[in-house]
Amino acid sequence: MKISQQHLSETNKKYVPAHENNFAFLSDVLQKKGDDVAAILKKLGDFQVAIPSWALGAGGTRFGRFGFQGEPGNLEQKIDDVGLLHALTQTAGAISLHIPWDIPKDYTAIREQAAAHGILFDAVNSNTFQDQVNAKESYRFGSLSNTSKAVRQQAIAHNIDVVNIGNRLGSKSLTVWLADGTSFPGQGNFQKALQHTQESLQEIYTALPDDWKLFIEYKPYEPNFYSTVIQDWGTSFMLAQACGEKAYTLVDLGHHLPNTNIEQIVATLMLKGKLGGFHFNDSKYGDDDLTVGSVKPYALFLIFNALVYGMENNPQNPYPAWMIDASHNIKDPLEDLMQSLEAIQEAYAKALLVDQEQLNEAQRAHDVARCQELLQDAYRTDVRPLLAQARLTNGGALEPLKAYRDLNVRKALVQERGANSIASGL
Ligand SMILES: [Mn+2]
Repeated sequence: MKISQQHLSETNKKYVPAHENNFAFLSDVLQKKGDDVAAILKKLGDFQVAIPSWALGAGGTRFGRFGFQGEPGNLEQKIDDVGLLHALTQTAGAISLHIPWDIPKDYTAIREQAAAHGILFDAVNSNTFQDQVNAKESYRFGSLSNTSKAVRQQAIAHNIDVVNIGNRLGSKSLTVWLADGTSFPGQGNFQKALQHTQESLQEIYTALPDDWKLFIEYKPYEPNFYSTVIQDWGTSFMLAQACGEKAYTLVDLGHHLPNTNIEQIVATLMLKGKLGGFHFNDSKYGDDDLTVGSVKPYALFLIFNALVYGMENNPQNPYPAWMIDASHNIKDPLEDLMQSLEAIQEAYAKALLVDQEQLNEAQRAHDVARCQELLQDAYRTDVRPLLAQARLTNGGALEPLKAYRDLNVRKALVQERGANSIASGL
C-alpha cells in the first residue's frame, strides 16, 4: 500500500472548503495580533518526529497482548508503515530502529527504500533488557552495571554493534536506556552499580564516530521496582558529563514520577546544553505510554514552551532529536501515531504563539496574572488550521486520520500482510 499524490488530492477535496474558511479566519486573528503566520507555518512544516519501529505493532502488557491485523512483520514493512504516516502527516520523516529486532539484511536496499519514502534513520536503540537467543551471558541482574565483568563486556560489545549497524544506515546517534536496577533493598550496591555503568558508558562513548551523539535515557522505576541505576535527569546528566561533549541526556515524558515539573527539567538541561533527545507519550499514572496529549495536553504545552524558548535562546544546546515512544494496546497503531503527531504539532504551534517579549516584560514587572494570561491565551487558540495548512503545503493530508479511513489503509494492509501478521520484536 502506497499513498499517491493523486489519492491525497482526491481525499483532500471534500475538506478544502471548510479548511479555507478556518485558515483565513485564524490567519486574520493572528496577523492582527502581530504573529508571523508564514514563519510559524515554515516551522511546523520543518518539525519532524521519528517513529520508533516498536510502535507500529500492537504492544501489550504483562497480562497479555491483543494483536492488530496487518501489523508489519519485518523491517521493510515497518519502513512502509512510517512511509504511510509521513505521506499523510508530512511530520514523520524518520524512523528509530531497535537492535537486534531490526537488523537489515540488505543495507543498500533498506536505505533506498527509506529514501523513497523521504525517511531518515534517527537514533538507534540498543537492547540489554532481555536475553538474546544463544547469548553467553544473561542480563537478569543487569547489563552495563552488572557485578560481572563478562556481562558488562557483552553489553558494551552489543552497544558498539548497534552503533556500527546504525552507521551503515546513516543514523547519527545511539540511545541507551538501561533496565538495570534492583527489585529489593540490599540486592545491590548503589555506588558500585553507578561506577560500573559510568565506566561501561565511557567505553561505548569511545567507540562512537566523531559525528555521533550518545543519548542517556533515565527512568525512576520499572522493570526493577526498588531502584534503577539511572533513575533521574541528574544521574543521566552526571553520566553524560563523565562521558564527554557528545553525550547528552534524553528526556522521556513517561519516565518521571507523577507531577514532576518536566518543563523545568527541559529548561535546566537546555541552559547547560545537554538536552539531546526527547521521547513523547502521555501518562496518567506512570510509564503508561499513552497517546501524546491524551491526558495532560496543558502540561505538554508548558513543556513545549520551555523547548521553544530553549531552541531560540540556547545555541549551546543542539537541536533535539524528537521521537514518539508509545505502545498501543487497543487502538490501530497507525491511527494512534497520527493522533500523537497531531498533538505534538499542536503543542508546538501553541508554544510558538506565546508572545515571548510580552511574557518577559510581565515577568520583570512581577505581573503574575498577566504572565498566566499570556500563556493561556496561546494555549486556548485553536491552531488546527495552521497544522492542516502546513501539511497541505508539504503535500500531505488536510485531515490525516480521516484520509487514512477514507483510503481504507488498514484494510489494504490486512489484505497484503494477512490478518495474523505480528510485528517482529515485540
Ligand atoms: Mn523512551
